Order: sequence, then structure tokens, then C-alpha cells
Amino acid sequence: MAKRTQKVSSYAAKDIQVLEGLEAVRRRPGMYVGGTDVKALHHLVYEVVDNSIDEALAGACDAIDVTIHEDSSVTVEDNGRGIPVDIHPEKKKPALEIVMTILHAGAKFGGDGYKVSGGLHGVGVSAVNALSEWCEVEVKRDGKVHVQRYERGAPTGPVEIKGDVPKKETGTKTTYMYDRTIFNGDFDYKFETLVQRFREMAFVTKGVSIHLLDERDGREMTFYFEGGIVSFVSYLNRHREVIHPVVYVEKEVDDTGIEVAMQYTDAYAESVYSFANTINTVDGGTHLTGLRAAITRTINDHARKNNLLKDSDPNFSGDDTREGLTAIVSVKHRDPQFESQTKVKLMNAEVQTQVQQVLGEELGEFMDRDSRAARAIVSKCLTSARARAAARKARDLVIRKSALESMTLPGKLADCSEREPSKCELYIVEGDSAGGSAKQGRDRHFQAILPLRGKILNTERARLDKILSNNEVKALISALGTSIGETFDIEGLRYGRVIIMTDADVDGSHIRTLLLTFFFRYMPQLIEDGHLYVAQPPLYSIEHRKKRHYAYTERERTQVVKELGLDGDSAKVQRYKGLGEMNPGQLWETTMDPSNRILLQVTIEDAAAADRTFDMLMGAAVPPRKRFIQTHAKEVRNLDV
Ligand code: 0RA
Repeated sequence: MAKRTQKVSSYAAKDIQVLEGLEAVRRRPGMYVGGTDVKALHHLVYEVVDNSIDEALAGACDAIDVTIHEDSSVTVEDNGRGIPVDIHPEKKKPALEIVMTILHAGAKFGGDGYKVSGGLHGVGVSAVNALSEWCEVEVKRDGKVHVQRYERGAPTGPVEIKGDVPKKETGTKTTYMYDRTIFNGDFDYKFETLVQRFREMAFVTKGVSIHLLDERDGREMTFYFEGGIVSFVSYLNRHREVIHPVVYVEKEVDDTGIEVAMQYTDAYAESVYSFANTINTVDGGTHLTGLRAAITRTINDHARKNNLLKDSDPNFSGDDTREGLTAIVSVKHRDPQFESQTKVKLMNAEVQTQVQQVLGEELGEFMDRDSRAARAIVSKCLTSARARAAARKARDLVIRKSALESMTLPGKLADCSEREPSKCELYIVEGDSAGGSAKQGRDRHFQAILPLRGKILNTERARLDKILSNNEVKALISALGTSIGETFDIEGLRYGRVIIMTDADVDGSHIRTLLLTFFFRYMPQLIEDGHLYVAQPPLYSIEHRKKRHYAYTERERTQVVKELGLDGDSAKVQRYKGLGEMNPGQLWETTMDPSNRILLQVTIEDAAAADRTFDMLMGAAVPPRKRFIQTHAKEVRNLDV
């Protein structure tokens, strides 16, 4: 039998206050969870899980189970101490009810014992409760199972005792169904989104295991990283050649918990992630600034002290020490200040000095202790510094040259006659033969063609200086008219659409990846402003009764063959391996004619993905490179960016 532990007095002033508080959340969800869209919906889960993570951080919990049920209700269960259920002396209510129904209750409780969630949202689980059609919390504590149910934030009854458990069995289980009258868009929880967040949470919360089960399709995943952020760094570097062991430090300074793990690789890319109270602060902040300052200063100090830098060498810049760096900085702060609700950037000024001090000390000692590692790091920075100097020179040269030759466009460019940039298109075409077809097939009125020789950038390591000293790339930069890098100026752009047109084979996709990487690194605004496209040539031609049909995907080919009433054998199907196999008329009709072609607009995310792929293809250790090409060759061939 359930036992009543408390009477409900529905008209008490305190209850009305409570309901007003929750009503405010329902009226203005944007203020509390950032809106009513799919992102905000995921915030609900994070808010609940944050509370369990807090228990883990307090050393009181090591397992968190998250289940998305078939009806999209969600259960989060942990084996922490359980939300207290004793009666609060002033409010005369069980702590559980207060935590669930009063905004920021956790923080307002005062005292360490009642600190609930230091998470980013920090609004507490009461906000989730307010935005739920219903919610049920089950607390195992003191040998009993206590439960309370709420609808749209209001308790439907008192905290009841449902049964007994062994005294040492404790924990909190929250199940809620988000309110569809508030989150009323056509969306639902996304497994991948949750996976991403829980992976990060598990990485920065040593020793906790997070299990996610999606009952809608049976997918499940568990995250547990014994080594915490050291594992995180090793994971990020799993395809890279590392040049020394991971440097790790964990320390508390003035109540701020600081944890840093870092390791250099021989790669070009930088992978640095920062976290504040387990939240991935994607816009960085003071902890990240502290990390960078510590690294640059310590490496310079060490290099000078040990004569690894000549007196005539300048100090390393932040950019020099950034190349090839993989690092995680994770801070736990009692009162984290963020720039705004959505932009995640840590603002607490003192954290910069704290991180800088803690990491500076540790890295300095590490370099003194392990001179081999220290030399490898310094020589890595030297290489970066030299490459950057060479790149600057190459770039200046390109810029000066293109300024000098601003009238003389590259000889290979077949320009269009139209002069109004917004009406003009530039096709970047791989290979001379395809370039020839494109030149003949185009509408010369508004379409320009720049052929690039295949394998343009087939350098083992695609460093800036090598890319920029490449003649083909120089031609591309002068044709576009914008310059690159810091001197990039969109005003100079000579074509409203820049279209990459490469073969539908592995080489073609490689060149496309290279070009996307180039644009991503040196002309990101071109992408952000929506000027960059990828052409989609057909994969197949199907000839039937003297008429030619085209298919752009495998599925389309099957469909066309079927629609024409052909069977697989009698149909005359030709697989295009290269653009050069099409005559100019066919190329126009299928790939260049604005009324018929398909262009994929490149987003900055696509280009960023290409950048990562590129690192994997070019900069990585050999085994994964092979594996990548083999396992992805098919998709690559199908021209997905
Ligand atoms: C307040 C105090 C204590 C634990 C918790 C809240 C707590 C909250 C949540 C939310 C989800 N899971 C949770 N687990 C614990 C400490 C109580 C004590 O000292 O025993």
C-alpha cells in the first residue's frame, strides 16, 4: 500500500507561487531551455542527465542509463545518492518536490549537500518538469522507493512510498514526456545527437558509464572512458602519428577544478576542445585562452633555455604552436558565466590565469623531464614556423603577381563575355580533355571554364606553401579575383557561382576533396556566402530507341531501366567514368545547362568534413588511410561531398 507522507494543501500561497514560477517557464521556454525547437528538446535530456553527472562528479554515481521510449518519453536513471526526500524545514515540503517544482531550487538550497546541477543550463530539472506533459520521479533512498508524479509541472499528489529496497541501493530515476503543445514541430529525439553529447560527457567525467538505449529502433550504445580526457586525446589521435606521450594534469585552484590533456601529432590540423562543467564550449573562452597562452609561453621558454631556438630566431607565435596540437581542457566551476544562452563561451576571467598556471607548470616539468619529447615538440613548432613563413612568401607572391597581372587572366581560363559577376559562373574542371568538352559545350555568354590538370595537388603533405606555389592554384586564385587568407576580399569575386566539376571516380573525388579543403582553409567566406557548388554529372546513360536517358544515381538507373520497360540485359547502359567520355553537347545537357543540371551548394559543414577527410587521406599514418579509401571508395564514387 502506498503511504501518504504529506497532505496537499492546494490553495496555500507557496503553491501558487510555485505554479507561477513554472507557468513562466511554459510561457517563455526560450528563456530557460533556448526555445521550442529540436535543439531545445534535446536540452531537456541534457538537463536531466547533467544532474546525474553532478552526482558522478561528487563521486557518488558511476552509472547513468538513458532510455528513449517508443512514445518518445525519456527515462534517465542513475545510481547516485538519490534526491533527498526529507521535509524542508521552511517550505514544509519534501526536498524532492522542491527540486522538481521550484526554479533554480538546487542553487537556492544553499550548502553543498543540495547543490543540484552546475550544468550550463543550470535551470534545474524543474524546468524540464514544467515543459513536460507528465513526469515521474522515483528515488531510492534510505531503503525505500519514493515516487512523485507531476503534470505540466504540478504534483498530482504527494511523494509516496512505493516499496522497500536494500538500504545501500540508492539512485534517482526520472521519466518525462515532453509537452507536445510546447514542442510542437515535426521533430523528435535524434540518436546521433544524443550519442555525441553523451560521448563528450563520458570523456570528461572519468569513471562514469553512460548507457543510451533507443527503444524506437533498438539501437544502443555505452560510453565509458576509464582514462577520461587522456582517452579522449588518444581517441582523437587514433589515426594520427603522435610524437610524444600524452601530457596530463589535474588540479584544483581556488575552487576551480582544472584538467588538461594534450599531445602533438605530426599532422597539420589542430584539434582542441574545451569544456566547462562537462559542456562543450564550442566558442571557447577563458579556459581555452589560458591553455593556448600556457603552451606558447612554455614551449618558447623551454626552447630558449635549452638553446633549441637560435638567438636570431623569433619566438614561436600562437599559430606555430597550434599546428598538430590535440588537446582537451576541462574545467569545473561553481559559478560558470557564459557569454549568452546559445553561444557557448566561458567568460570567468580568473579561469584564464588558473589554467595557464596549472598547465604551464606541468608542461614545463614534462619538457624538462622528457628531453626527447621536448625536442620533438620544438622541432615540430620550428617546422610550422618555417612553413608559415614560406606560405606567407608564396601568398604574397601570388597576390603581388595577381595584382600585376590583374588584366592578364590565366592563359588556361576560357572566360565568359558577361561582366556582371552575379551573372557569371566559373567551372573548375579536372583534366584537359574534359576541359575541352566543357569549353565547347558551355554557354560562353556567362560560363567560364578553368581546366585544372589532374592530380594538381598530389603532394604527400599538403602544406600551405606547396598548395599555393602550385601553378594551377595560382591560376585559380587570379581567376577568382578575391585573393586569399587575410587579404581575401569578396568584392573582387568575378563569378557569382564557382562550380567544381570533377570525374565521378576516385581521383575525381580526391581532387574535389582537395579543392573543398583549399576553399575551406583560404576562402571560407566564399562558401559561407553561398558561392561554391559541386556539379553533378550523370553516372549512367541509358540508350533506348535512339533516345538517351541519364541517371545520376544507382537507384535512378534501376528506375529508368524499369520505366522504359527494359530488362537489365537488353538495356544499353553506359557507365560514365569520366567527364571526357561525354561529348560537349551531352555535357551541356546533363551538367551545365541551368534548366536541367543539378548543382549541390557546398555548406561550410561539407567543406569542414572534406578538410577532415583530407587530413585522413593525406596526413595520417598509413594503415587508416588505406582502410578509408577502401571502405569509402564506393560512396566517394557516388559524388557525395
Ligand atoms: C541534492 C542533494 C544530494 C543529491 C542530489 C540532490 C541528487 C540530485 C539528482 C538528480 C538526478 N540524480 C540525482 N542524484 C542526486 C545529496 C544527498 C546526500 O547527501 O545524500
